[in-house]
Amino acid sequence: MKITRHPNNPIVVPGGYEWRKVTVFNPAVIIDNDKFYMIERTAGSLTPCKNFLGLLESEDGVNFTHVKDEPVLTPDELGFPYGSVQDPRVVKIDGTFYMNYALRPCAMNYYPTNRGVPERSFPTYPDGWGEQEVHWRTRSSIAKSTNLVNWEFVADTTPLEINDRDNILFPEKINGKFAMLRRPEEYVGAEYGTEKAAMWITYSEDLIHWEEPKLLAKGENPAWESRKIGGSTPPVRTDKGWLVLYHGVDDEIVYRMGALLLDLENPEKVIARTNNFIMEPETYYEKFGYQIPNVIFPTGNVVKDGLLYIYYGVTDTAIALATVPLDELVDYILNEPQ
Ligand code: BMA
Repeated sequence: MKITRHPNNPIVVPGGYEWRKVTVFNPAVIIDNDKFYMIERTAGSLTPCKNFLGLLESEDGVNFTHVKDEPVLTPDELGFPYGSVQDPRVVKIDGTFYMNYALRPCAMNYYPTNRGVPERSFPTYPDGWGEQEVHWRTRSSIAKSTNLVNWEFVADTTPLEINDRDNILFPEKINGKFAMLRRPEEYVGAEYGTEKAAMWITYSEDLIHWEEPKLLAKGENPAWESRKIGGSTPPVRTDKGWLVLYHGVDDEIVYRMGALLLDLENPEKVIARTNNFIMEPETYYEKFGYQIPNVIFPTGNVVKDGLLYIYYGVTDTAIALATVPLDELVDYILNEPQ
C-alpha cells in the first residue's frame, strides 16, 4: 500500500509560544469552508507535561499558521488547573463542531529514555490534587463549539474510575443516534471477550448518556497488535463503508497503523480489516524524538479532491502528514494481498 509522506514533514513542530515550546503532536484536523483547521496537542515542559490545545489554519493542508497565540482549550478552563488535555478529534454535525479529548486531572512528569515509553513520576500538587488515584487516570470527554475557538464542555463519555481514551465520534448520526468509538483499558478478560485493550463502539441520543459499549475489534495479528489496539481517526464515509484508521502497539512499543471498513448502517459490523499494518515508523522523525521513539499516531484525517490526508503525531514530538487516494486505500482494505 503506497502511502506518501509529505516532503515537508514534520509539517508542524514545537516552538514559538511558551505553551508549545517542547512538543506538539496528535492533532485533530477538519476542513471547513474550504480551509484546513488543526487543533494541536502541545506542551511547554515535560516535567510536568501539562498539555494544551492550540488552533492553526491552512489553505493547502501543509503550511499551518496559528489562529490565536493562546491555546483554545486549557485544563484550567475545564476545571483542572494541574491537568492535561490530550488527543483531540473533531467532527462537525448539524453545524456544530464536537471535539473528543482525553484528560488527566493531574499531569505527570516524563523522562524519556529513548527506548519504549518514558519513565514517569508524579508531581505533588496543592489542594489535594493528585491524592486520589483517579487524578492520574485518563478520562475522555466531549466539548462543542461553533467557531473552533470557544469551547464548551458537554459531557464525560467514560466512567472516571477507568482509563479510557481514543474516544472518537462518527461525523454523522447513524439511525438517529450519535455513534462513538472507545478504548477502555480495563475492559479486558474473559468476561469482556478480549485479553488486551481493544476498540469498542457505543451510541447516544444526546451525547451525554451513552449506551453500554460493544466490542468492535481486538488485536488479531500478534506481529504488530500484541499489546493493544485503539481507534485513531474520525470515521470517513465511503461508498464501501466507514473507513477507520486505527493503531496497533506491539510488545516493543512500536505504534503502527491499520485500517477497518465498517458497515454504513450498522457500524458494529466489520466489513474488512487489514491483517498487516499499512504504515509504520520508517523515517528519522518517526523513530527518534523528544518523548517516545517509534510512534506514528494518526488522529486527524480529511478528504480533499479524492485524496485522504492523514495527520499523525510522531514520537509525541511533532506533526506529520501522509496522503493516499481514498479509493486506492478502500480497495486495498477489501483486497489485501495475503
Ligand atoms: C498513547 C496515547 C497517545 C500517545 C501514544 C504514544 O497511549 O497516550 O497520546 O501519543 O500513547 O505515547
